[in-house]
Amino acid sequence: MNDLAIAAATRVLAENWRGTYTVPAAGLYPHQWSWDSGFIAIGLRHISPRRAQQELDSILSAQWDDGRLPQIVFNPRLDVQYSPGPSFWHSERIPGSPVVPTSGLIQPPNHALAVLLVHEADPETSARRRFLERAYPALRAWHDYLADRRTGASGLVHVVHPWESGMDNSPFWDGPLARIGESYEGDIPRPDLAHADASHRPSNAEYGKYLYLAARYRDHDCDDRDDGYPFVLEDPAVNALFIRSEWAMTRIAELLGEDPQPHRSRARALGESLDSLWDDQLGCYVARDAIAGRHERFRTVSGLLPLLVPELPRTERLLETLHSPHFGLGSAALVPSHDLTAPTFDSARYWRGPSWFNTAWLIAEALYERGYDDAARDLSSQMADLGLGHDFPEYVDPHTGEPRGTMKFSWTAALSLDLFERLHRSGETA
Ligand code: 2M8
Repeated sequence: MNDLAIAAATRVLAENWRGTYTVPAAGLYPHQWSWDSGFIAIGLRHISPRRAQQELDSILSAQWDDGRLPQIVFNPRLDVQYSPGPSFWHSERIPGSPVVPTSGLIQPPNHALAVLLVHEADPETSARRRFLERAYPALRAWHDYLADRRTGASGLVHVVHPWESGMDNSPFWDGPLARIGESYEGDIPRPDLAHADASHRPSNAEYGKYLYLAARYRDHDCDDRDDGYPFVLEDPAVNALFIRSEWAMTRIAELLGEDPQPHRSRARALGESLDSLWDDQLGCYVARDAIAGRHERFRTVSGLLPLLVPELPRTERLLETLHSPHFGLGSAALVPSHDLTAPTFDSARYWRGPSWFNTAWLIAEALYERGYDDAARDLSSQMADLGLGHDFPEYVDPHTGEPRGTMKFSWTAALSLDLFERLHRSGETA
């Protein structure tokens, strides 16, 4: 085991810890983010299972009455340091919001998966703290919200904002955003540019659309009943994580003596619906604009993440695409967020090409599970090297491995740590 590597990752997670949760990065992202907490807890379980449980308890305790888990839980003292912050959302004015200020949007549902992994890391502490007993009803309400309020005729969950996908300016959203005539008319503060290079971040034009959609959703009390709302998209990764988390719920239910069958049925039904996002020509899944009724035909890492879905019929083709020049597994640094050969590829700009550690971790997880141990180990050691070698960057250039975005990024540290542990267990580290 490489003690220095572990100490470095542990230090980043300690510096970003705020007593009950971890911020993604001290300057750029100074609040609690929903799916970040899921990924962070997966790494924290190796340092302190108790802290990992607190991380998840903290995001679950910000649940809205309708079951949604919010994209961001704000620290109100840091309003101007992140935009849009608590004074944009004013969640206290929206019926059903929690006591703490939050965003009204959501993020991908990786929480049940994280809860299960955290529990399994230390079942005794988990049982003593009644961690699963507390988490299960909250997770059930969260999944019911997605199934009841966010599922359309296709049977798939939709997102109502690019931020909800976690892959904010993926090329998937270019067409749908261009089809929206309006843009935000107020000021567009960009505190993010004090912490990251403007050429790595979304443009002001994109922010105009982001804020327009967020303000419209907020002004309709985030009630998912705004008939003419212009952004309704089905994303492969969001649905893959939902399915994967429903499978995790079957196990959590069994551990608690509850009935796993409803979770299994929902996971299978969603798995069948996912096929409507398959693009045979591209060899991967794509997003669907539910309003325009059209597929957004790009190869992105989101379209590979259904590899996480048990019983998936398209595994071989997805693996071919992953190894092809489009994603270059083995020769590229980690897994690019967008097709290396596409005209829309940009090696530096946020979710339009750079490689991220959370998606690499998810792909490594899927490769291990499917028995591709060599490829999984290569990806894991790349993550460890690139994370540690560059002070845990938010993402890297897929051609050179150069760091991009902000540094000391929590999920990079947490997930690299998780893979160090796995490599260590299989005797692969120095
Ligand atoms: C990024 O998104 C936020 C908005 O949620 C932003 O750009 O300000 C994304 O990478 C997202 O996936 C991530 O959860 C968040 C915090 O790390 O940053």
